[in-house]
Amino acid sequence: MHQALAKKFGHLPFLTIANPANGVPTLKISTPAATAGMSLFGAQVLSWAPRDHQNVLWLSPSTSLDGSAPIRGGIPVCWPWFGPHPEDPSAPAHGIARTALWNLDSATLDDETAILKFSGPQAPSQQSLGQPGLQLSLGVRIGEILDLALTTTNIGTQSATLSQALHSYFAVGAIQHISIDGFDKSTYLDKLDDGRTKQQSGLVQFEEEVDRIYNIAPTTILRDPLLSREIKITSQGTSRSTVIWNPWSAKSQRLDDMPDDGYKTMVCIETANVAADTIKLPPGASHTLRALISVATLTD
Ligand code: TA6
Repeated sequence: MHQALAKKFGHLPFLTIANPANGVPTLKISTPAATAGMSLFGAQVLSWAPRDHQNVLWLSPSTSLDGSAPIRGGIPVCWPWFGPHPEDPSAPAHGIARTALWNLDSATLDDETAILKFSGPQAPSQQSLGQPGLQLSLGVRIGEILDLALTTTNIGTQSATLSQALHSYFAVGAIQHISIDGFDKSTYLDKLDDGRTKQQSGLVQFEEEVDRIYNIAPTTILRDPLLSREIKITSQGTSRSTVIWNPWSAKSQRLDDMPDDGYKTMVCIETANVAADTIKLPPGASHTLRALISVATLTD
């Protein structure tokens, strides 16, 4: 696969393709506006640092990158279901996209933004999991803004039910010092309290494990005083649910691919269509889930 990629994309100055011994190609993207790293395993963005900023995404130092397990960090694509499979307990958590090898179809530069297009796992793997005829593609724009567009097309003859998330891991200075704005007065399902519905009051802050599905996808602001930055996440109206997760210490210790203290410097804010926001996709229809991420220096 690497030879074919090198032949097709090797001439591009903004794209370097590495093929570590394990055969899972990784991409390094460098433009005047940003640098980023991706893996073709899951078409997963692993890092993104816009000009004048440190890497915005968190990647576990103990994750595997060899295709043997989902990559812990960056922006995993959860699709065509989020969390456990609705019927099949033996199916992989968060679907099949993040553990499939994707194809890089095109890579172009638009001024200072790199535009990469990927096609995802094909229909046969979905048929075995009750999702006949769903086709998947991902567009990634890497520049001052990181812009992901995950498009599902139902090329089958049956209506499909789709839940999905761009499961973004953000790097933070210290979890107890950050706050997430945008959810005041919204309701959320508390996955740590039997999915009970609760109401958010004010900013989302962290003193213990948090695993919540909010019923809105607002313009979300993650304020990080230690890194003197704020990260903005929007979905252009393609999402009406947001998952916020921090595993805290006990779960971090249980996760083999996460350092025991990993929870201290990360938070997941996931742009999603889950729970009440699950998508019904009739034959011939398409749906695109967008996540646009930008970062600014905190002035106050
Ligand atoms: O982000 C929410 C969540 O569903 C959590 O419950 C936790 O399981 C997390 O995803 C990570 O899932 P993973 O399968 O990557 O360990």
